[in-house]
This record gives sequence, C-alpha cells and structure tokens, in this order.
Amino acid sequence: MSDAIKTHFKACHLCEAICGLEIKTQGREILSIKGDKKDPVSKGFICPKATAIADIHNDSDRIKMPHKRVGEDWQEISWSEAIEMAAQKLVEIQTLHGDNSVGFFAGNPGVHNYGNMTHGPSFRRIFKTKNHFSATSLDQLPHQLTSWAMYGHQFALPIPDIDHTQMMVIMGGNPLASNGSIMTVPNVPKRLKAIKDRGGKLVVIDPRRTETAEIASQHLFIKPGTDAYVLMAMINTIFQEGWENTGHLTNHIRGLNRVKEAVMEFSLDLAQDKSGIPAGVIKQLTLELVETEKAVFYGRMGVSVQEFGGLCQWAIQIINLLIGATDSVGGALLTSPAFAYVTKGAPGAGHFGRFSSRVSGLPEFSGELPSVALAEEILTPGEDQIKAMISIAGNPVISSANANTMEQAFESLDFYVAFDFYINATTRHADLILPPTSPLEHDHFDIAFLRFAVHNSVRLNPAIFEPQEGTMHDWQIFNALGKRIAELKNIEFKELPAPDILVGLGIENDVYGAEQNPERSLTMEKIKAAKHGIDLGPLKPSMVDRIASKDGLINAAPEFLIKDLDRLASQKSQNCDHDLLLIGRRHVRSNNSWMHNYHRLVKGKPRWQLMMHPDDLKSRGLENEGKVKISSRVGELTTTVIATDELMPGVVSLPHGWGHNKKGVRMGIAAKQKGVNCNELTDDKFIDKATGNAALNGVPVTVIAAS
Ligand SMILES: Nc1nc2c(c(=O)[nH]1)N[C@H]1C(S)=C(S)[C@@H](COP(=O)(O)OP(=O)(O)OC[C@H]3O[C@@H](n4cnc5c(=O)[nH]c(N)nc54)[C@H](O)[C@@H]3O)O[C@H]1N2
Ligand SMILES: Nc1nc2c(c(=O)[nH]1)N[C@H]1C(S)=C(S)[C@@H](COP(=O)(O)OP(=O)(O)OC[C@H]3O[C@@H](n4cnc5c(=O)[nH]c(N)nc54)[C@H](O)[C@@H]3O)O[C@H]1N2
Ligand code: SF4
Ligand SMILES: [Mo]
Repeated sequence: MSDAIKTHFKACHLCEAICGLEIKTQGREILSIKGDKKDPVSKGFICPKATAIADIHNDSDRIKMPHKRVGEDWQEISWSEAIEMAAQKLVEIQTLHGDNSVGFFAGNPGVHNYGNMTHGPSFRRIFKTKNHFSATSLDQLPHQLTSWAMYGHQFALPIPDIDHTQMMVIMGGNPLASNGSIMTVPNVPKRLKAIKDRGGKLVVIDPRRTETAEIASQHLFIKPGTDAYVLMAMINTIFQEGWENTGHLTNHIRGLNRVKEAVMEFSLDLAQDKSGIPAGVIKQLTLELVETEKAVFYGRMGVSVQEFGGLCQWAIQIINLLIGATDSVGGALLTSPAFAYVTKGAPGAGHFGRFSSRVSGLPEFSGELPSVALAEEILTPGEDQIKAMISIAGNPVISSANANTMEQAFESLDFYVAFDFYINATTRHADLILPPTSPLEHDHFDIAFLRFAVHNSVRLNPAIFEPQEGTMHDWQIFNALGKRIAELKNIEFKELPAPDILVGLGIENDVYGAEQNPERSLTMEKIKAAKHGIDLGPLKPSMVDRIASKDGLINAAPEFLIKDLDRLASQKSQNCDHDLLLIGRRHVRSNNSWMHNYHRLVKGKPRWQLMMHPDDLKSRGLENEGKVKISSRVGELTTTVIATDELMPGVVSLPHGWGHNKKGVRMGIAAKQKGVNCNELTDDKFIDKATGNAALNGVPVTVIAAS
C-alpha cells in the first residue's frame, strides 16, 4: 500500500519575507510546494525560490555525513570521529597559539535557521576568541549601529508601515528582486502597488532603473556612494525652511540642534554636484515628504554597503524623525514580536569599539569585528594571528570583499572546520565539514525576521520529514562539539535543550506571555497548534516607552557619526584611475551564493553579465554581448557585457554570488554556470570608515575589451 498524502505548513526560510508554505508529501517524496493562503501576512504569496526547497532537500550534492579531507579527496566519517577530530585540533591550536588563534565566520542562512541562533552564541563563547566575523558587516551593520547609538538597542529598528503609508521613498533597495530586507514584507509587489492605488506615491532612488523603479511613481538616478550628500541636504533644507515636525517625540529627542549645525555646509547645490540629482528635485522631494501626512523614508543594502553606510542610515533616521514619520502609523514603527521584544533593558542591546582588530584597528560591534579585516587577520603573522577557522552557513570566498585574498587566507589555515552541507568555493578548503540536516528535517521559527515584519505575527512549524538516520541538526552539532571541547579545556559548558523549548520559555516571559498579557497568555503550545501562524495585529506607535538608551531619550547626534561628516565633506572624487563605478544587483531566482545548484532557478536567459549604459560601451569601442575585462585596485575579471539604459552612464553592475567554477567545488550545476565572482573586484580597503562595513557598492573599476 502506498503512503498517504500529507499536507504540511511551514514558513519559507530562504529570505526575509518568510512566506507561509503549504507542502504536500507522500512518504519521503515532496509532491508540491504552494503558498499557504491562511498565513496571516503572506496570504498565499510565494516567489519562484520556494519550490526549489524541494531541490535543496533532494540535491545529491548536498552532503549528509561529516567529511574529512584526505589529500585532495574527502572521506565520509562518523559523527563521533568528526567531533573528536574537531575538538582535539581546535583545542590544540588554542593551547599552542592562544585563544584568538581560532576565528569564526557566521553567514547569512544561520539567521534563517533558529537552532543556530539559540545555540550558536554559547558555543562560540567557549572559545573566548575576539575573532568573530559575520555577514552583518557585509550588510546591515550600519542599521544596527545607528539604532544602538540613537535608540539604545541594535534591534530597535523602525520598520516602514508599508500598508498604511501614502508616500514611500526607497533608496538603495530593490524589494521586487530581494522581497524586502529589514522589512519582512511578503508580496511586496502588491503592497507597493497598493500605495499608488490609494493615491499615494512611491519614489525610488537608485543608480539602476530596477524592477522596483519600474513600478514606482518616480525614479531618480543617483551616482553610487553619493546618497549621503543628498540626505544631508534634505536635513539641512528641513531645518533652514523650518519644516521640522517631530510630533509626539519632540520631548524625547536630544541633540537635534547639534545635527542642524553639523549639516549646515551640505547644500542642495553640493548634493546636485555630487549625486547628479537636480537641487530643485531634491528640495521638492523633501517638501513632499514633509507635507504628506503618512510618509516614510526607507534605505537598504545600496545605502548601507557603501562608503558612507553609517551616515546614510543615520540620516534616514533623522529624516523620519523630522517629518514625523518615526513611531507614527504610515511612517516607521517598532514591531511587537512574540520573541525578543525590544524595550529598555532588553538583552543584546549592543556595544561598540570595546576592542579593535589587530592589523587594521577596526572597531568591534557587539563582539564582532568587520569582515573586511578577516583575511588580513589570517594572513598577517604575529601574536593573535588566526590559525584556525570555523565557518557556519557562510561562503566568504564568494561573499566578501577582495575574494582572491580571502581565498588565499582560507588556503593558508592550519585547520578549518565548516558547518555546511555543500562543498563550495570556501568549504572546499576545509579539513572537516560538518553538515546539518536539510531545512525540511528541522522545525522552523523565525527569531530574526518576525522582529522586522510590517505586520506582527508568530508561527512555529514542525519538521516535515524525520531527519535521515544518523544525521544531526546544527544545534545538536554545537551541543556535541561544545561539550567535547569543554571537557578537553576543563571548563563549564551547558548543553542546551531543543530550540523550541528555549524560544517557548522566552515567549512565555515576554510581552504576550501570561504575566504581561493575561488575555493572550501566549505559549509555545498555542503557537504550535496554530498551523498557519497567529496574527498579532498591525504595528503600533510604542517608541516613547521603549527607547532603550540610558537617559530614555533618542540621541539624534551620535558623536562618531557627527565626526564622520568631516570625512564626507572632504571626500575627493572617487574616480582616481578608474572611470566607472561598480554596483551589485539581485535577482528573484537567486539567493546570495548558495542557490545556483538547482536547475529550475538557473535555467533561462543568463543574468550574470556586466550591465553597462550603451553610451559607455560606445565611448570605449565595446560591443554588446562582447567579452570585456573589468579591473579594480585589487583584481580583474573577464565576462560578457550587455548594453542597457537601465543603468545610468558611468555605472556598471554585476550580481554577486556567482563564480562556483573552481577546482574541488562539488555543486555540479552551479559549477557549470558562467557567472564570475564580482567580489574579486571589490576592495577590502574600500570601506565605510565610521562603521567598518564593507563598501561593496560604488567600487571604482575600468572596463576594456578583452582580447
Ligand atoms: N558584491 C556583493 N557581495 C555581497 C553582497 C552584495 O550585494 N554584493 N551581499 C552581501 C550580503 S547582504 C550577504 S548577507 C552576504 C551573504 O553571504 P554569506 O553569508 O557567505 O551567505 P551565502 O552566500 O548565502 O552562503 C551560505 C552558505 O550557508 C550554507 N547553508 C544554507 N543553509 C544552511 C543551514 O541551515 N546550516 C548551515 N550550517 N549551512 C547552511 C550554504 O550551503 C552556503 O554555503 O553576501 C554579501 N556579499
Ligand atoms: N532574490 C534574492 N533575494 C534576496 C537576496 C538574494 O540574494 N536574492 N539576498 C537577501 C539578502 S542577504 C539581503 S541583505 C537583501 C537585500 O535587499 P535589498 O537591499 O533590496 O537588495 P538589492 O536588491 O541588492 O538592492 C540594492 C539596490 O541598491 C542599489 N544601489 C547600489 N549602490 C547604490 C548607491 O550607492 N546608492 C543607491 N541609492 N542605491 C544603490 C542597487 O542598484 C540595488 O537596486 O535581499 C535578500 N533577499
Ligand atoms: S519571497 Fe522569500 S520567503 Fe517568500 S517564498 Fe520567496 S524566498 Fe521564500
Ligand atoms: Mo544580506
């Protein structure tokens, strides 16, 4: 008799939108993956990546048991042998070279797998190393740092109230491709179109006429890396015209006068000169934001992962404060998640600059050093040099600036253990790979992205399949390896219970738990029983009681950012020997570096080419679809160029996450793709000096015909 068909519900873990899924299975076969129409926020929406979850699960390249390097080859070994080997080697290296000789890199999917978040930190603590790195500093570090400095907590991130706003400005984000970021917003196309349908306005400021710009009311091209001039000019204009209206937050902000003085030299004319956006257009946009009752300014990846990422994210917060958007319906609101609610005294507020990286002296944030410092910390001899690495759900050789140096660094290690289920461009350098279970073999709760959602909700869904015999979840590997290392070091280590137990305890003691909210009395049992999730209502104004700074006030003028205005004011032209600026781009059927091994996502027209404006091709004598050589201060690449007026002249674009065609990579489909690794061009010395974040956008490059 054949197995019965079962219907399961689960949130998609692939991107920040966390859409609800309905998955039908029979035995161990996946029959279909569709949208869960009853999910309170996604309401049935999914994007093309969701169905590829079946491909991840079934991929014969995905490894399931520990792999140990033997020369150029790999040998499958038992978990007990693998745990013993990793523990012995890591302890041996720390005994010989000190605690800081072991480094960590935590990649993006770890944040989408909650066992990593509940169990990772205590595992990492047993090493007592300063050398923690992660994708945060290739991404949203400026957001977290700004929130820490202004609101007293790194996760006090006001989220655009997209469903109620009448005017939204998007600077450096392309939610139609990314499905939203630091804004969990399933079905973003519909929600953005709805702004226009109710008579509102959507403005996109981007060097490329993106998919989002195509549906906007207005698109403004901007020269990469010059956003801060525009933002400062907007703030200056608001003050000069006396347009500021901080509403109910007025008595809860300090430092606005300091901001007013500090931005005075940033005129509309300077902004026009630098950015290419006419002064009158910037002024008009500012006025519209001031005059529209429900308006919000939102900036993402393109304005955080650039040379002035910290200033940009800070300025966006200031604009939202000055136009009365912060903490207002239709503006930007703090969320009220069931787990890890941010308020005064909430754990994990963050800290900055307590120590610095050894080689370049870059500041830590919340215990992490900037990823641009990782390769040099491995490659530069001396006390505290990193000799061994542990990577968890990351592929830094493809995702970090100056990939060639990162490659050299990983090659040079004495020992490298990777928590990953693929042998990719980075993990191929490992001595040992510890693969976790498939995403369908463990339960799912979203610790990170329910906190950034445009509508409050909560859901936890069980695993769809029993784990394959003899396999381990990420959190179980942390427990087992942590325990063995602690034994060898003769120190305390408490194995933690399963993630749902830990999160359940947190929820019961948080804002929807019985004590604080007797009516709701939310428990893990109730959450588990609600297969489609529980609607916790729209975002609401709540900031006044939740400002987490010591004096209970919003600090509008964090000193390290005010000081950074000098760097902005004195910035010389970026162009030096290179006459073009390179930016990235995302595609809805791609996901950073790790979803190029699935036929259904990579088939069709190539989408990895260098995009360039037709005039720029012409002036260089280049042919559309011809081969070109792109060079930057740190590297060069050869690829195909395509002419498109989607890009403004002077700017070229390459997507990241490609370049899997390397010896030893065991991702059959990905390795056949022709895309190159754009991070061989990005520069580990081209950074946002205020925050230490990588500047992967606006990188100066030269393009010539390839012979
Ligand atoms: N030039 C340029 N570079 C960029 C960007 C850009 O826009 N332009 N974007 C940057 C950004 S925003 C980010 S977040 C980074 C992302 O870069 P990374 O953080 O390096 O993440 P991924 O490239 O997604 O690689 C993820 C790895 O995690 C593994 N993995 C997936 N799920 C799991 C799991 O459940 N457990 C474990 N243990 N492993 C798992 C995958 O197999 C893969 O090897 O890239 C950055 N790099
Ligand atoms: N399909 C898909 N979805 C994803 C991902 C993915 O790889 N693929 N990655 C996920 C991750 S890790 C993240 S962090 C989010 C990111 O989410 P988004 O921030 O929406 O990411 P992008 O689509 O890269 O949009 C960045 C935009 O900034 C523009 N830009 C570049 N430089 C500048 C500049 O100097 N100024 C301005 N104003 N704009 C600039 C680019 O042209 C681009 O349109 O997406 C997530 N979702
Ligand atoms: S938008 Fe993101 S969460 Fe939704 S189905 Fe696509 S990948 Fe999954
Ligand atoms: Mo990211």
